[in-house]
Amino acid sequence: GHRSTAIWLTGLSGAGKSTIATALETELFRRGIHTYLLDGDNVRLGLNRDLGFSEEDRRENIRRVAEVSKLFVEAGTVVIVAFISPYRNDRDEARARFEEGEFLEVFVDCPIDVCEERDPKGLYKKAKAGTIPQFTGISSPYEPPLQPEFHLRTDLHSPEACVALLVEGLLERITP
Ligand code: GGZ
Repeated sequence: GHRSTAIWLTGLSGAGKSTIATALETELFRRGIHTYLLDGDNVRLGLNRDLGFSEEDRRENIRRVAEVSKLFVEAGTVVIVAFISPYRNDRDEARARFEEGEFLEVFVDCPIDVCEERDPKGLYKKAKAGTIPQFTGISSPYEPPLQPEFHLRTDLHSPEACVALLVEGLLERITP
């Protein structure tokens, strides 16, 4: 058996949250650890389909995601959470819902110019042209974590290297 925890990834669009979250799931599965991934793809299309990208809606998005994450941890599942979650205060409030050590904040850090170069979905281009309003890092704020449990620089290190770091740190914390 193992203890459960929330692994909370925060970072800009294009920083690599989804890539890291998916690879982390695979690595934990290989080690017999059951996980569930919460991200925009499964939450914003369902539970949070009523929410957009205003400050108010993002805050409500994160509040609900924190509550759902808490339910998964109570159920004994390691939950991997991958949202921009741009506001420090909202992440701190999410953390406050958990017991000590049950919430691991992961700063998926990549300079914005590198995210803009990657631009896999062409969103930065649209944001800069003004087609997407309130785009994080362009026309909406991102507040980086001050003391995350993990700080990954995805412009300097491969996804594999970042995930290896997370797996090691996580196993240390959740296995007896
Ligand atoms: C930021 C936006 C926006 C705006 C649509 N700003 O890179 P993606 O496409 O696949 O991931 C982004 C996703 C961000 O949703 P989150 O739920 O993670 O955001 S938050 O935590 O702030 O609530 C991006 C897409 O949605 N997207 N419009 N204006 N990202």
